[in-house]
Amino acid sequence: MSNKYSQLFHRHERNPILTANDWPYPVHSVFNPGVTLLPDGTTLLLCRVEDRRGHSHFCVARSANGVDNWQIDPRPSLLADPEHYPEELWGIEDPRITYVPELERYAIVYTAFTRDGPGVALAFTDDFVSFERYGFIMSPEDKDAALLPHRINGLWALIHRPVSAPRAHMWISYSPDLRHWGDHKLMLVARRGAWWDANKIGLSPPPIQTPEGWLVIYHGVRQTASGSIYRLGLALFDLHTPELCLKRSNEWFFAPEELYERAGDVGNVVFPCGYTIEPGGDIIRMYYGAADTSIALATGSVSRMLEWLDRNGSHEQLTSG
Ligand code: BMA
Repeated sequence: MSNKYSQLFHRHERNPILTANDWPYPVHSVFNPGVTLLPDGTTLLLCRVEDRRGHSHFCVARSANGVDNWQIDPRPSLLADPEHYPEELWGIEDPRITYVPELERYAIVYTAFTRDGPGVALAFTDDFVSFERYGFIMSPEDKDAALLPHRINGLWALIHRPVSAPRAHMWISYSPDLRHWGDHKLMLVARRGAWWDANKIGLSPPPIQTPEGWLVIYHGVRQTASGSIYRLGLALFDLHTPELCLKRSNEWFFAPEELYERAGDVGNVVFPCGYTIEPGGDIIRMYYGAADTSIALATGSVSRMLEWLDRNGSHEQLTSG
């Protein structure tokens, strides 16, 4: 049931906007899409599609209005290729898309699922038809990663989430060439104790660049007696030193409420991997996986997110919790 206090984002009345039944070929579920707005205004979703082996691939869906009349590729757009990329043995998951003006290409950072667990892989594309893979850029166990759209002090920057069991925090790493990564910095820690974001957090979609800083939607995973609950919070990071956290929300702003978020293959999960914002605009459309089963849409405003963070945020950083 929806909570009358969740007002920052409004769910679309047609949610879930895409399900396995919309697919032109047999699939089990569709969720966690990477998103970009093409220059002609088309919304492109790079959907994570799970087949009936339990392995995932990516399939492109395009829509002129971002809501309906989706043109879905008639077959998988990017399949795991374990013969050439052994890290993709058990599929590819959760793409995050960043347009990189310097390269005039789209970077796709995704989870590649190998025998030793999930790691972070990178590919580039111009057209979402052909893809150039760079392979693994972060070894297992690591996921929830996205590339920043431009260099910071001459270096490329990647946000990611390695696991240091039993806790998992957000890190940022730097690279001169997109292949060799180092200068690893802790960016945001999971709180401890009874917080909604205790023990395990991760980046959700790529950061939103605002004049006030990088606005980050992150997920917090609450462990309960009946499983995990994935909810979303906000944090703001310095534009020139993105590992520097300026503000962090104490409360979540979006959480599973509707039936399609509460029930599914993995219930109680809202998991956005992308959004669209019109150039120079304020309206943000967040596309998210609902219960690892379908794709839903919720709309908000970047300026209202920043105001909300001012009211609900604190300056606690790495020492929180
Ligand atoms: C995370 C990721 C997501 C998934 C979520 C809930 O760890 O693997 O792909 O949506 O768990 O199952």
